[in-house]
Amino acid sequence: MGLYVNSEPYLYPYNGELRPGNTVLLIIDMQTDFCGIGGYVDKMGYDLSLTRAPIEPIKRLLSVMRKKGFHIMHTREGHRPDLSDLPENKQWRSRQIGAGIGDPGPCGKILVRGESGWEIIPELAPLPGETIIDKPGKGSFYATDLDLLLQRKGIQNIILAGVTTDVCVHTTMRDANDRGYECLLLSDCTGASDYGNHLAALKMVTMQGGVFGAIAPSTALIEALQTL
Ligand code: C5J
Repeated sequence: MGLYVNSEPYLYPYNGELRPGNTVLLIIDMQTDFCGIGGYVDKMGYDLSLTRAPIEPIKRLLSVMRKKGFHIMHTREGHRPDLSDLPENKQWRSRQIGAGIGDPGPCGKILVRGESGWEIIPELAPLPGETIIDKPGKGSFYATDLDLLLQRKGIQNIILAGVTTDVCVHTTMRDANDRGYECLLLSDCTGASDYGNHLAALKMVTMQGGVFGAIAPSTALIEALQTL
């Protein structure tokens, strides 16, 4: 008998093989630049409460999954201090909306590695031993060793949390799905800078029988994990 989460549009994972050894909680870009005052999202003028909403649910889930011995990984979006890995068009677009990547802001240079805005927020700080993936793009696989690490650990299932649902979380989920990972996106542990986009991103996953995987609230996952 397998272990399943009460998720949509099917019970996750498809094969019932949900175990600490083959499953990772991947927490995407919970950095000050995305959910803190003075960071990138704040500078763009978006509503910070939307990207801060997942903080408490992620905290609760982290505590459960750490206790049960699941793999935990964190990502950070950011560029080298010399900006040599920053595409010109990405920088140009960010300047159009008043939050130029690499430009100085209240939390240091925006989306630059080593600056205070780039750090993971203290509430969700990684513990020693938890993997951190530094990525220059939206997807967590692009120009990183994430796939290599997942393969080496024997990971089959990726549980996705973090921000933003419609950008970095979705890009990562789509890529992971193409690579054969079985993905679950947690509806309350993710957030977007626009609530309509968050809802649309959730709905997209549920099409075609679960085109990129499945979605569920973290309470459903926690309930399933109680039996472990
Ligand atoms: C964005 C992200 N939205 N972490 N990054 O630029 O979703």
